[in-house]
Amino acid sequence: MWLKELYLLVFCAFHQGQYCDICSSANSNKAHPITNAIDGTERWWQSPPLSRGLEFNQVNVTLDLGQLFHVAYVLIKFANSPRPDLWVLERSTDFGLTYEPWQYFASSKRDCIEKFGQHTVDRITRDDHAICTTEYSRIVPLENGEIVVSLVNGRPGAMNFSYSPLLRNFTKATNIRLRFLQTNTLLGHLMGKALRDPTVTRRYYYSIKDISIGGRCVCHGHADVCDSENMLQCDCQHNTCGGSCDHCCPGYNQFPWKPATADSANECQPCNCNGHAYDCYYDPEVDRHKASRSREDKFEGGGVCIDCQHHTTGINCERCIPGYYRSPDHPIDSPYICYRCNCESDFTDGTCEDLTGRCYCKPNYTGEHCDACAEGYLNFPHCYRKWRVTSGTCQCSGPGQYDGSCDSETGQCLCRTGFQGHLCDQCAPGYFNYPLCQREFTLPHRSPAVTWCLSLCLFCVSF
Ligand SMILES: *[C@@H]1O[C@H](CO)[C@@H](O)[C@H](O)[C@H]1NC(C)=O
Ligand SMILES: *[C@@H]1O[C@H](CO)[C@@H](O)[C@H](O)[C@H]1NC(C)=O
Ligand SMILES: *[C@@H]1O[C@H](CO)[C@@H](O)[C@H](O)[C@H]1NC(C)=O
Ligand SMILES: *[C@@H]1O[C@H](CO)[C@@H](O)[C@H](O)[C@H]1NC(C)=O
Ligand SMILES: [Ca+2]
Repeated sequence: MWLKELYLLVFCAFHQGQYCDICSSANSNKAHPITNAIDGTERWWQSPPLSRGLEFNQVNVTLDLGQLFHVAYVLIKFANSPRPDLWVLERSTDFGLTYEPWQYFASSKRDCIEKFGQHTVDRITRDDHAICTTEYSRIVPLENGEIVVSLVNGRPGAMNFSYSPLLRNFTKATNIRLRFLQTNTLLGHLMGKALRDPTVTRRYYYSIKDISIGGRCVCHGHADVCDSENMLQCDCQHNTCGGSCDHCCPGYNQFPWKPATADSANECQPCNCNGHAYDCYYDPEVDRHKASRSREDKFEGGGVCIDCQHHTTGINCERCIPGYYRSPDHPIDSPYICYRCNCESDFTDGTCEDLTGRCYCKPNYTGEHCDACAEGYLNFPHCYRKWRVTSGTCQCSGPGQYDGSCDSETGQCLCRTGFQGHLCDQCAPGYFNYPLCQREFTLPHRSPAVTWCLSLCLFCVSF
């Protein structure tokens, strides 16, 4: 096992004939990790040689720029192997989700057309034309070759970058990928033979000493400088945040984010959360209904405060939450603006009036302390609804009621003898068998059977 791996890790430098070496991560001089390609030193990265398998023709090297840049050029210095024969420089503008070709590289025009299409060899007429270059795929120099890709020079918009939307777009990148497809093989036509002789294919690999990228930050007009101390981040102004100043900072979303223009800085405006929230979001619906109050005290914009503190709520954290009331003694932006309601009784709904703290009663109650029945309710603490008695609206219609009339206070129907209840819908004591409510006869020597018989007969009689 160990021997096999040792064999696999052997590579031979291209121009030095049989000079070979062994990669080893244990020895920093013999380790060639990808980080060497961007460390600014002479140390280099190298890929596994083709002696480990032809699949190592295809190697992707991806660079994460961390934010959006306008890339002007990419300079790649190769190390102890020739520059690649066939490869594609690609870019992503969506943080590595998708890539598209930026420039193609092949050793001949024919290869360009065959591998990448006729259009790649046409003259540049558009700022976003991905071309194919042949000058960088030559086998010499065998070592320390360089590739300079300019993404601006030679394009129609190059002289007027700021006014060329297409070129500005074409140079944007968040990630760059070198998609190597084929190593340069001096003995390419002998590959069949070479495969049987691993000492030859040990010479075929990619090696990069360093990659430099020139460009400038994309800050959407919201920063004048990229802060080189801080990984070239935009030094965002105008209350904007993000790697490219591409959104409004927390708490500044009263209006939607916009890029700055020549005419206007399009500064992000603070929300008005009365000092009770840190962040807000923009809601176009709120804007349309003019429901958000700006810092200037106008109903402009659609800022909605997030996570109102100090027992406040509302679009502008301008109200107290239920169970709290607005203190008469504090300004609206005080953390003590909302006091707890003191409404513990069963007859209140737990909320109370702003400024006074007076409890709001449940629907059936009233009074300073909710200790009386509300208008239209009777019998504290029950407070049942009074019968609504206006002329002709007594609810008396059953067989027990007398003439449809009722008590104007209570709604109690006037009952016939033998009936009782609010609607005269029960038998009175001593009467039975609603809705007939016959009198119970008490016989001198009453037995259950007789009583039963009597009631049965009476039932028949009155039918
Ligand atoms: C390199 O990237 C391309 C495009 O995503 C992919 O098809 C290919 O498999 C990758 N090659 C390697 C060796 O990962
Ligand atoms: C750049 O283009 C703008 C708008 O088309 C034009 O006004 C300006 O004169 C151009 N500048 C140069 C240097 O060509
Ligand atoms: C800008 O580039 C992106 C990504 O390549 C593309 O999807 C978009 O359509 C381009 N927009 C313009 C205006 O060219
Ligand atoms: C309020 O009055 C309604 C209607 O009379 C009654 O059903 C309800 O029980 C009363 N509520 C309370 C809390 O007493
Ligand atoms: Ca290096």
